[in-house]
Amino acid sequence: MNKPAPRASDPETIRAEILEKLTYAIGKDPAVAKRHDWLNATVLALRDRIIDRWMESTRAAYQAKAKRVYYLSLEFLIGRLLRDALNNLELNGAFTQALQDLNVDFDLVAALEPDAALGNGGLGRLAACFMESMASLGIPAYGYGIRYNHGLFRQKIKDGWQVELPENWLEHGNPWEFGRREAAYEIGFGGQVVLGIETGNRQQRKWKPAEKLVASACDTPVVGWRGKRVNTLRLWTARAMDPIRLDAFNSGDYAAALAESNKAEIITRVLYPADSTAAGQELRLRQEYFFTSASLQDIIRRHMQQYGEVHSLAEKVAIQLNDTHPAIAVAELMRILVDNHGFDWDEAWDITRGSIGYTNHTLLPEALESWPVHLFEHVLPRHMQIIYQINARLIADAQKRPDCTAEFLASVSLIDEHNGRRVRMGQLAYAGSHSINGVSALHTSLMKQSVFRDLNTLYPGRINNKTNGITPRRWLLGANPQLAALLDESIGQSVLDDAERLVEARRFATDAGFRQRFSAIKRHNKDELANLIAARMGIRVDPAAMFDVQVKRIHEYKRQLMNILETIALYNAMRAHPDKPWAPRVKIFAGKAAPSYAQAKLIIKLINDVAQVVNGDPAIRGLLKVVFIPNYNVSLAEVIVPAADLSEQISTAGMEASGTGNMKFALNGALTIGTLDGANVEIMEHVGRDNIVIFGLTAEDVERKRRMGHDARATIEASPHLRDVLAQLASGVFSPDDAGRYRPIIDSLYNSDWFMVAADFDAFATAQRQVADIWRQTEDWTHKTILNTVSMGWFSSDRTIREYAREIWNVPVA
Ligand code: F58
Repeated sequence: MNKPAPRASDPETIRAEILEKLTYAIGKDPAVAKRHDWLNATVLALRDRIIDRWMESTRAAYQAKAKRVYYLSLEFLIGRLLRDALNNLELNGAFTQALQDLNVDFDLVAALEPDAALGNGGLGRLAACFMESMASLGIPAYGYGIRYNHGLFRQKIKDGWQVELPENWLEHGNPWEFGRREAAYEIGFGGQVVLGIETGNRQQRKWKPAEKLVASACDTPVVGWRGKRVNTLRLWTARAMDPIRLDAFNSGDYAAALAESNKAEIITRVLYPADSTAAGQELRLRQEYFFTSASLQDIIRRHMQQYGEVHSLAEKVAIQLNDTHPAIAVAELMRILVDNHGFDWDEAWDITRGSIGYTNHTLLPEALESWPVHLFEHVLPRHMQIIYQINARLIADAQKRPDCTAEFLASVSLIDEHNGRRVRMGQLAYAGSHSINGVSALHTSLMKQSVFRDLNTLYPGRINNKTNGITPRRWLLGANPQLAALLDESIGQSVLDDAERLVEARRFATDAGFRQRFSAIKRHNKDELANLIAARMGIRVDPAAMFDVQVKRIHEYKRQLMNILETIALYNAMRAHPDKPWAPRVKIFAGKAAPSYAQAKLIIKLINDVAQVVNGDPAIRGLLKVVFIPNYNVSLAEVIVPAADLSEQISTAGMEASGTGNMKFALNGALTIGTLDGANVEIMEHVGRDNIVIFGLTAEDVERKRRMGHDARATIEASPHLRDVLAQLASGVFSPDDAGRYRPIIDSLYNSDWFMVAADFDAFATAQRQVADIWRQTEDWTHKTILNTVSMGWFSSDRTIREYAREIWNVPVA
């Protein structure tokens, strides 16, 4: 087939292309076009250039009979795509110029693109970074997920409280996507299993679902660095088999006429907003099965089309499960192979295990998914049978062990018999995968000691570590173009080609000229963030002050509470000793709380109450400011991250699987204050112990303290600063309108302190003083932050994906 001639990339050509799209695809005269029209015309013009490469990529993979990677994830937190795609195609300058020639401001137009928030937090953002890295490394890959009509809620702050509003990213249409009505699959629910023909000693079983609906595909191209490859993100939408029941409509029963349609469409209507608790509702189980089944049918259809058989599936296909949300894939693939393709169990099992790998992202017990057996049976009766069969074999394997005990059996079983009978999705994913990976070295080792200790004994050698990474295209070039340019210049080539070469810039850490430019870039980014804060919140912050930042989902284990309590202690100290040489600070918080998580919402309110008091107190002469920036999302992160001086990564040790925000900040030249948790441990190893401020209990300490009993009350009594802060909270200093407001927080600290806020408080406060000391040594600070930036190349998601490719998927990388 002839390749299309490469298009010219000069501003004149691009201007003509944008005008053509505006006129013929949007139907608008430039004279009356609104900004949204320009945005859509720009995206469409760019999209054409992407399509050429997209088709080329797909064709090449087909011709090479390449193994394909399928990344199944209930969440893809992609954010805006325009700037990212332009950067990756190196067309940013030409498009900006073309629009300028049309009297259109690129920045204003780009800011209109909705921030696609089809994810909650780290897990969803990781999936997006991985998609970009897979394309950049030339790996033929598909992301599979759900095209939610409404992504993560928008957060407003009203009187200091979080209020949730619906998110509507598709309001103005979505110029990036291609609806593929032809790529549609039937998805069944409920019903019964019937016995079919008997062949040999096998009785065939057939699932007769009670309900059926249709999954139809929407594709978004994912452009790799320098346009090397374009992969597909395929998101599924649910619709009814029959859009309307005409008989009901004709007899005037309009509700019944549309009932089926509504029931189907509800499945892909909204993203569940819980970040670290398993949702547990039937609709969630339906979402999980819906997208997993559609994806597997699509994978098998593509494989059959190319190879005409399914026996070779595991050779040509690697399916990665992003957490347990798609873990039903294990049973669904078995069902398809055994029931639909007539495979015998053992071969089907080899194919299933040979194709599937599973990534675990959490050890929090409340986040480990399990479903009541009766619900499972009701929604997926055939899958329940298959899970019982898998379990029977697994239990038989366990019983062969001489050291097998009842506890061992209970721990490896796919069925939890302790609290009602429940199907454990983690155990199912483990049993059905050839690889089970954690997301940081510490997390992986804890996983081996905790959730999967006994499964690791039964089926050893499957657990491996893949420390997370972030794409430097978005988190360095996109978010901090000036720093990217400085680094490119220093190492004499693009950092984006091979982030690990960043270390070569190490020698510049002592170079006066480099330091000066590095600092000037940070200052520029801080000015931008200060402007955003002023514009959105009406608060003036001093860009010369230390920007001390904690932005992430609000959760007790992430300990925003410890941070704000320490802020109060600092405020008290500043008031008591106004003449000490304080390092001026702006404490910046942002993040969403799950709507049902009362304690997290109370922490948001506390931050805002403290902000009210501190920001309005003339006695501290502006030395301290507290801001909670509403509606944290990917686009906001792109402004905050490059402007941070201090990155707060202070989770209770053992509870944050990896963290990826920690990587973004360090790469952009922030110093980290953190616990030895998740990937902080490896960040410390890379940047050096002297260039990070580590404090607090280790994961082992936390575990021991919990086991031995931690006397929180005694700990608080022994910490005068914390005691005073809690007394202030209790007496309503920060909540004069409701003195009892913070009772739940005070009680949880005195009575349990599960998250070790009290236990770590003094160590944290001391570490903060150490940070202030370094800050006052400006040259030392700059030196350390440069060493952070240049040491972070290893945390590129390109490195992570290379490891997945080599050690799990067995696919080559470019
Ligand atoms: C996060 N998990 C981990 N879960 O907390 C974080 O340490 C890690 O860096 C990141 O994954 C990537 O590995 C996370 O974001 C969720 O948001 C789930 C959403 C669905 C319900 C359960 C939690």
